[in-house]
Amino acid sequence: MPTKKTPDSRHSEAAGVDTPDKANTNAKLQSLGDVRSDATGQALRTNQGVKIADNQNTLKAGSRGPSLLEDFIMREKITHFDHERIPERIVHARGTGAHGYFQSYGNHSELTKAGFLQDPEKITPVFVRFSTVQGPRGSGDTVRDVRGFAVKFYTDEGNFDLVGNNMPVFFIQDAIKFPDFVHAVKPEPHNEMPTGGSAHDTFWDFVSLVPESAHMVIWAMSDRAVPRSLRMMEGFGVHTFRLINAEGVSSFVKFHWKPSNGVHSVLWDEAQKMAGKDTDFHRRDLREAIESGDYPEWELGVQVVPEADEHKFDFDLLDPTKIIPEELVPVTTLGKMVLNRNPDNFFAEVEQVAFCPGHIVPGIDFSNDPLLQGRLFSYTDTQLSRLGGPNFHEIPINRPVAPNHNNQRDAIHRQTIHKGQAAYEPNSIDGGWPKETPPGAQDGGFESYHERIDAHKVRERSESFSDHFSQARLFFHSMSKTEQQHIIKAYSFELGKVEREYIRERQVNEILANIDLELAAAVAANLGLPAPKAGTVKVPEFKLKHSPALSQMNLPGTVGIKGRKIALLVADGVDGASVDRLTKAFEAHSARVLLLGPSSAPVKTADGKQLKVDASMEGMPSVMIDGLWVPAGKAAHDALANSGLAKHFLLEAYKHLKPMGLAAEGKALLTTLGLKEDKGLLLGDDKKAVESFVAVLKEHRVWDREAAAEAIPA
Ligand code: HDE
Repeated sequence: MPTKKTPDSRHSEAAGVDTPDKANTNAKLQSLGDVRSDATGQALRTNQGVKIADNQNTLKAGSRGPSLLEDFIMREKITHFDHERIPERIVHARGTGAHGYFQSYGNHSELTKAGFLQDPEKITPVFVRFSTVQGPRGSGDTVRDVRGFAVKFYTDEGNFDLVGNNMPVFFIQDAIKFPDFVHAVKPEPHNEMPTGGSAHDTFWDFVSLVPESAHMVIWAMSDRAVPRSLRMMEGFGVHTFRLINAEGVSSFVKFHWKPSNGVHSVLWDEAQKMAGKDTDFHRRDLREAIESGDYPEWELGVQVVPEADEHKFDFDLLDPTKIIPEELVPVTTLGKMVLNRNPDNFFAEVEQVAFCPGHIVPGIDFSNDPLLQGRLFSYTDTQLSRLGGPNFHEIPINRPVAPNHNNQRDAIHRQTIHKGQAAYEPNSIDGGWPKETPPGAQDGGFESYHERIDAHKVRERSESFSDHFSQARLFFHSMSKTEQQHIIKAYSFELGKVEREYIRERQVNEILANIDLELAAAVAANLGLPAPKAGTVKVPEFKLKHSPALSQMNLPGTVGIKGRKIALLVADGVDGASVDRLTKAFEAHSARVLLLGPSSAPVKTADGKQLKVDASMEGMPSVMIDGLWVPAGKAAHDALANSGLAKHFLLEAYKHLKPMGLAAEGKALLTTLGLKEDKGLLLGDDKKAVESFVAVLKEHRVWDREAAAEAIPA
């Protein structure tokens, strides 16, 4: 607790008093826990503190008579209930979050004076909220969509919010177009459909008329839009920001989050099924990982462009529809973020957290990206109606660990009780406190970068923002063949859902043909449209033809198969020793092994022992696991061969290119299923087979199997 001070004895924050140390940083991590620990051993009371004797019956005139208005206990309870909901976010309504910390790898003072990036000993608490964009609060986690990746750093110098996405560009270049874009992508106004997806007329109408969206749309049609896990996504700050060091030297930067779990996705068929089989797949995956100690980790990196190099690229750094290819400017890692604590209460934390790109600290500043500039206004504005007024910074999850003394007062839901008479500045009654802190090299007051602006007031888009296709082309050309096929299929699926043929044609002829003619032709063929012969605009030749950093096939991560779910399919007659061997072998790689049976009841091993299962194959269908193995035991294999549920499980896992292994006697089961061994479909449960399985799982899926899997029914 801060020591109590009289007004006169208070010192300026700049003088170092009130500066939070590690102890109160840790207190932030605990603070929400304190707020909730009132349930055990406590009497049930009203909000006014009155003990409640009967929580089962309303006060009535006779046991069969009408209810009485004077029942303040029932009225308080129902009134509170009637107002339990707050408006969901206009976009990014569906989300989940976690607490954790950020730690710098070293002293990055050459880049920034932001304290949390200077001291490798410093633990900065963070809260992260991941989200989809289109769907409402109750929509599916695995829909094709962009994912929000918003991080609140509770730094000693104030909160820094890095409110990014899992894709490095955006659909539009200017904030004034955001309501148009959102109205187009959201469920259509006349029928409130579709929930959670962009496969509908208004979205494609808009993007086919707005070529600046081409780059982001191809990302949204790629595998990045169907992540396997929130733990397996990159994050991007999208806009160019500035970092400023103690000497006042500014560098342009793009922020990146690199996951140690690698970047991995599910297949489209899988994503759709998951949305039904487990609507909560991503939030469950994150929660379970943290609960089981598999703390997800990301490295925070920056691409740094010195001020002098601002104009040296083929594109404008201020254009949010452009990346800086990593081959041109590599990512320098600054530190790591670890998520290690689940929220205690979803509403209090995940729902009430309020991010704003305008929450920055000394050493960080904005660029003039016109999309970022608009966001600086929008986020606080939206909290006013969502969280009910301007005091949302007092909600526990939003409170900074840094002190926040000022003369702002009152307004709805004010929590702080301000003492004293002087709520203005200058004042002499209160010794002039709280006082400004002059800007300084370190610990100074916030100072905006002294950028020289000499311009006319205009409503214009810079000419340097006019190329909309070269980076979309770079993206497509940087994909593996497999990824390209997925992109073609995604456009074909989505446009196939568009009812108006002229919208389909416009997207193919005026957008896709300018990205790549083969892409346009393939999509056109799937839609039964003629293939375009040429694009409609002259696309500038981009010097860089391939950017390997864009293909997630090149982003396997650093932790192997840690935390991956491997199912062992068991039935009566399974060889217990084989189950033990496999479990130990996979657990040695820190994978999670799950025993799945024909039902939730235990199975009997070949030597008569009871074996508990984690779930039934119906309760945990194949779309929820990363790989599977059928342990030894002839009778168990026969039972699986006679079970429609098991056969479907195996065929579906095969179709979704999952690594699979079967004990030697599994040959018969494979014949029944009409499947052949391949690089990731292995027979035998010896060490060699297990190691091959692990090697394939590290690559996520058996990509070579895709053609063979086409023949398997979905
Ligand atoms: Fe947002 N955005 N956005 N956005 N955005 C919101 O803020 C907005 C943009 C992003 O988990 C809203 O608190 C405008 C880009 C995330 O709570 C709203 C523009 C990027 C989240 C809003 C953009 C984002 C939001 C809705 C164009 C990636 C979820 C509720 C100028 C860099 C944050 C809220 C969370 C949420 C406005 C564009 C990411 C309405 C006006 C670009 C991750 O204020």
